Amino acid sequence: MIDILDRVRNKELRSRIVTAEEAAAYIKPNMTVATSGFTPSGYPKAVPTALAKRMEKEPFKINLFTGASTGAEEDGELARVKGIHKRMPYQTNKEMRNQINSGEIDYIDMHLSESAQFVRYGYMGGGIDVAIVEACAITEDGNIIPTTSMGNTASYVQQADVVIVEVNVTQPLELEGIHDVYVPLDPPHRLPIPITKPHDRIGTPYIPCSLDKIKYIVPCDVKDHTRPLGEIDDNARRMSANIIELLNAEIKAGRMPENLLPLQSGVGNVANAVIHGFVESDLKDLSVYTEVIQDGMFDLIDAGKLNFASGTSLSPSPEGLERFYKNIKEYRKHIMLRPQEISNSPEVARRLGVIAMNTAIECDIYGNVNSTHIMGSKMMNGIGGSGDFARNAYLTIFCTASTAKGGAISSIVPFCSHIDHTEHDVDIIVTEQGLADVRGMAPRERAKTIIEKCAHPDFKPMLLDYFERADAMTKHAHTPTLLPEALSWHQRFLETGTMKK
Ligand code: 0RQ
Repeated sequence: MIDILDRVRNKELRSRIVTAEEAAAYIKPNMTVATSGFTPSGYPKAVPTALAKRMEKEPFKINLFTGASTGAEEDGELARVKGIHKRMPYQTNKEMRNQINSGEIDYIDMHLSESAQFVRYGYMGGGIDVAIVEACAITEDGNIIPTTSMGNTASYVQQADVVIVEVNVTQPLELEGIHDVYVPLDPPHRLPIPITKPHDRIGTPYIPCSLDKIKYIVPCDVKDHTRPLGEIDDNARRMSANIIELLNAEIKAGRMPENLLPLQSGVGNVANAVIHGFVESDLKDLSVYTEVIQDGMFDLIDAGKLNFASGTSLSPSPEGLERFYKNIKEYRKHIMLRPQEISNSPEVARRLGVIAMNTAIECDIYGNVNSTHIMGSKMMNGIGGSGDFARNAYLTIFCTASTAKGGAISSIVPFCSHIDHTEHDVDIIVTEQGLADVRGMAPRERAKTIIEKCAHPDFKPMLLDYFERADAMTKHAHTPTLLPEALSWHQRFLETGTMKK
């Protein structure tokens, strides 16, 4: 067995070290299992893999709650054996997505900042039977040192009947001290979250846990299975340049300091490209208050442009993770991982004046944004933290390429087929075509600006024609909408394979 004795610092706990199979045997059908993990980082690997093997022989289902998505060994394996009944609050796994969209998994897609308190308030059924938590180490007192993500782990440990700790020897001990664990009291006892700067430390560097709650400890030597990043393409580069031009104009107009306000950026290639754009810009002394810390932020630290990044998870590419481990002593001076309830806190985002940059699937001419559903019905990933930030940021930016599926789909549409972020939340829409700054605009002005600046030339005349007819037929109503036509572009795509006429 892998040697974890020196990482289990409490000697009494050492007798609870078992194999992944033994620990997985504790999990019974219909249990609610809550795990660490946020993006494919810091999730348990050995126990979910052993559980999936068991489910292969004796099929049954559990409810699975996490911080956000997890990797192949958890979401991937449990979806493969159809072992999940209810899943929350976020996922990105292809097989799981298929089961969500075929009625096999009940998926609760919710604002990530709210998910821990939903569990604490008792909205999520009968509580948590087991928490499975990846750890670097367990302290003398039984407290848990998390690994590459914080997520909802502290609340899950607090709420669970029992805890299984996976001690992962591939996670460097230097991660100790990078976490800041703070679980707010629930109303009516909640106090203000005392963060006024991204680097403010308000909690403990470990997850408090009583010795008797830890049922089993399982050794693991499997690394985080993080996702590779694609090449930064021309579209992403143009969107990034558009955003940096806007931010420079904000500084010039005196609306932001020279080092901007704390940045938040979503996951994926566009988000990473945007952050990468900052490396090549003249901006410096930047700070980040976000949920996921991606490769681009390591570039910014290396370039001496980023002073501090607060997040809930490291979400680098496989190369980025190696790079982080190699220079961990330097990077940890600039990085802090907090519970997602704090990293994504609406209260803190509003106080700090975050600049929120997230990706849309589609935007409509009025500025509503769909981040989650394809053609109205099919779940892609989930809202994640985008709503936590979008509604509460100082400046809310959404990026999307102006077309999808080889040009057959316009990402600027008459009306979104699903709405995650309303026109009231959205300040700026960016495509490779340009940037629409719709702050201070009424809906009819917004429509003209978004069509003019963001739509692809193939779809611009169709959008203008729709808007002008809607405007005339509603006699210049506040938000002109032709109800029979509003979703006709999506219907046309489903019937003919293109939104073009
Ligand atoms: O589908 O892979 O089948 O080709 O959507 O699109 O362009 O690869 O973009 O990977 O950056 O994801 C919004 C989904 C963008 C993501 C979304 C199809 C397109 C492709 C993916 P294929 P791209 P990205 C931080 C904040 C919500 C959560 C969030 C996301 C696939 O960013 O999940 O922001 N965001 N969280 O072909 C039909 C359109 C389309 C379309 C794209 N208009 N119509 N299909 N696609 N536009 C993270 C966390 O909270 C953890």
